[in-house]
Amino acid sequence: MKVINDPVAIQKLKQAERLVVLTGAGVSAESGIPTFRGEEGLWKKLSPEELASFEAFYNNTAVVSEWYQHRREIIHNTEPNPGHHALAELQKLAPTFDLITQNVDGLHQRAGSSDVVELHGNIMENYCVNCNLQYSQEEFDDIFRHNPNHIPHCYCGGLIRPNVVWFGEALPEESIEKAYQASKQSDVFLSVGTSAQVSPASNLPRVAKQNNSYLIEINKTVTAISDIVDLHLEGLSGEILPMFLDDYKLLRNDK
Ligand code: BJW
Ligand code: ZN
Repeated sequence: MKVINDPVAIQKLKQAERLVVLTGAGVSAESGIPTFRGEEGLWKKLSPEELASFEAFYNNTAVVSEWYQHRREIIHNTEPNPGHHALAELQKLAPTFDLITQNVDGLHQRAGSSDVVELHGNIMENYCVNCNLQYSQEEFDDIFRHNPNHIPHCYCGGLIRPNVVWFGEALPEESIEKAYQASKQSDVFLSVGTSAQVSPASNLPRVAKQNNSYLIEINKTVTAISDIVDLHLEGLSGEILPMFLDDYKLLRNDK
């Protein structure tokens, strides 16, 4: 079954030199990782700021650290889904391809994607807020397991936090800079499985559009950017992305 039927979309994809994809929690939903917002979202009971801020971590270190350990366990026991795999294959076919993700789960890399731009960090990495010492997941697990209070401390006495970006914190400079540049230069920009509510990531499709990129959205529902996209493909990314890949292969061979 074809998903790219629109004649303009076909033309744009045939000609596109630079394809940029922005992903959000929705791409990992079919792997069994809960999204943040919405019906099955992680934040139904607690507001985002109650968990995903430095203030929350500082005031409720045990609760927040346990929440991250719980999510790591879920991620550890999941696999990339057909959507992740389709994007990894798309990277090999497109003349220039950039994958920008808001996800911290590392599933794109596990599916074979390379040079992934991680805007919000990686949940498997940890570091000391005092001396910046990095801890691998194994080292962190060890500290966490041997600490009955679930308050992870570094050798220097500082708290150990996940290497993720919380509300009010700056995104890694190199990542956001690369993401803006790629979005500006994109010919086709694909926004997949994100509610597009969190800035600055949510600015990227807008920046792409302002620079005449053709905007495609894949989501199971409408989002904050649906009114500006050129093509909205409604459904599950684990189903639509493999079909998108098949269509892309055909239309690139048929220039
Ligand atoms: C499917 C599907 C399927 C489901 N197939 N689709 C007012 C007050 C205070 C702050 C602000 C404010 N206004 C703006 C701000 C800034 C703030 C912000 O944007 N807040 C908004 C919420 C209002 N942003 C920040 O604070 C950022 N930093 C910043 O601006 O810094 C400025 C600064 C500059 C210089 C110095 C200092 C500071 C930082 C944002 C960090 C976001 N962090 C989180 C947590 C990461 C760690 C963790 O994982 O715990 O990142 S929040 C959370 O949201 C996470 C996600 O990456 C991010 C985006 O969520 P995403 O991916 O879109 O998920 P959902 O759940 O929202 O949507 C899922 C979508 O998938 C839905 O649309 C579904 O329909 C769909 N879906 N299943 C296809 N199978
Ligand atoms: Zn330290």
